[in-house]
Amino acid sequence: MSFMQDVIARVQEKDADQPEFLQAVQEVLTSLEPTVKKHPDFVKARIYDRIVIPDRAILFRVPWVDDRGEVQINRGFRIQFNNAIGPYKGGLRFHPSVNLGIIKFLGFEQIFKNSLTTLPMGGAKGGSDFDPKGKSDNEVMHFCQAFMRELYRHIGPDTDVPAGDIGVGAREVGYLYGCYLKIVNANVSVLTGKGLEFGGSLIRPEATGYGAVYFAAEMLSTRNQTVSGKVAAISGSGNVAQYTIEKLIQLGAKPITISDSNGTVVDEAGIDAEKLQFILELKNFRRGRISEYAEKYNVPYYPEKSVWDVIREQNLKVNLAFPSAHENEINQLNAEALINNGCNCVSEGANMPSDLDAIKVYLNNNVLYGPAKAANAGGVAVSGLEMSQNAMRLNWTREEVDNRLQLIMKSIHQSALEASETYGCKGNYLVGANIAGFTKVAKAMLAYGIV
Ligand code: NDP
Ligand code: 2IT
Repeated sequence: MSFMQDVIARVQEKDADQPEFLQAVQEVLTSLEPTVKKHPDFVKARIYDRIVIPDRAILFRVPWVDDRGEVQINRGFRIQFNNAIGPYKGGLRFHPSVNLGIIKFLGFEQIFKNSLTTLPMGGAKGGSDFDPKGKSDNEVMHFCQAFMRELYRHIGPDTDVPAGDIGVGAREVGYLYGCYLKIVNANVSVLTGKGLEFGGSLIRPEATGYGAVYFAAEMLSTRNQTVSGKVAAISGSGNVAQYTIEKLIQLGAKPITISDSNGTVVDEAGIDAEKLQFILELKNFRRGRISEYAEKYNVPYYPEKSVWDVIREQNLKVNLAFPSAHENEINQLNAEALINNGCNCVSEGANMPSDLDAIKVYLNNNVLYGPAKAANAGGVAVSGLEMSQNAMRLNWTREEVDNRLQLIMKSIHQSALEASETYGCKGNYLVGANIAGFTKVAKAMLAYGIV
């Protein structure tokens, strides 16, 4: 067994019950293999074995009372994975599927993503198995307050700065932040994704989706291609999907799919700015189902099917793919079908949306593959810019933040490309992003000695 396979085997033995975490560890460590020869100092200090264990995992109970007066209990998590290069930073996910392994996979990925942004941020993630779907605003508020009543003691502007993720948007961040202020009696920047009235940054809601499109544009430019005129498939219809669609429209592409956990809509005429407004209103305010789009615009709806199943089964022609819903949405079969239907560029808005076999298919077929930790880093990057603005007690304009976001996405693309070349697999953004993100954190850990 190689050195790295040994490290992976040790994690597999200890964390056997955490499949998503094991998948992320396997994906990252396998691609770090070329660093072993170049950095005997990393091996000697056992950086690889150390980086796969979180600094700490905080697990807590979240009791709250629903609208009927019944006591409800959820599980709360915050995994502070690594703070070698900055305060712990990463989102909170509220979804019934949340468990320790999922939060560990997300926190682990966040270490390398945050490092790639060029900003000083460590890696963390948190959340709960609470399901905001079908809950009243009042119930969501009570849950958020109960969650924060424990979380507040573990976070702080220089310690750990949470934000949103699946199920945690502007409404939840407002309730969480309001509760934090009440408890600590200090108006400090302890969450990002805040409302504009209380310290939020312009462009933060748009940042992940815009960034994923900027990253795709960078990849395409290496082949003298542009986003303009391309047909794009997008999954999900939440924050990331919405602003991916907006930027694609602005750049002259034709987005044709959206989905939610109930099914997929295909609109071959293209989702335009007016239809996008309908989606924003439907998903962010009425909190309805995406099937309503199909009814309103009289287009096909495929219940219980993912976007990627529909592309495979209907032979839908697409050039670009932006998986923007959840982990492991694309398997080998769906990846093969994407390529057979004309797709040569995958930019991951979601975290780990392609499984390990799907990634192999992309890499073997010369697809421009932007892995999540590079392609969706725009969200946390603008979170970092929100922290900077808060620290200066200043606000930048939309243009200023968007310019910085574009520069950061360019820089991530460049450092991933350069690392892929230095380590002998030019154009493999997965290896490049992992190595570039890892090396900075590993060097910091090395400098600190054995702590
Ligand atoms: P939202 O909660 O705003 O939207 C999530 C979307 O994905 C919804 O359409 C939801 O459908 C769908 N979805 C979620 N889980 C499932 C599931 N198990 N099966 C089918 N559909 C599902 O979340 P975001 O848009 O913020 O996040 C989407 C992805 O992007 C996640 O992987 C997240 O980790 C990642 N990400 C988010 C960032 C951010 O800044 N928000 C930054 C970087 C990455 P439904 O409404 O039916 O639940
Ligand atoms: O996965 C992610 O990068 C996020 N959910 C955003 C995290 C953040 O701190 O803005």
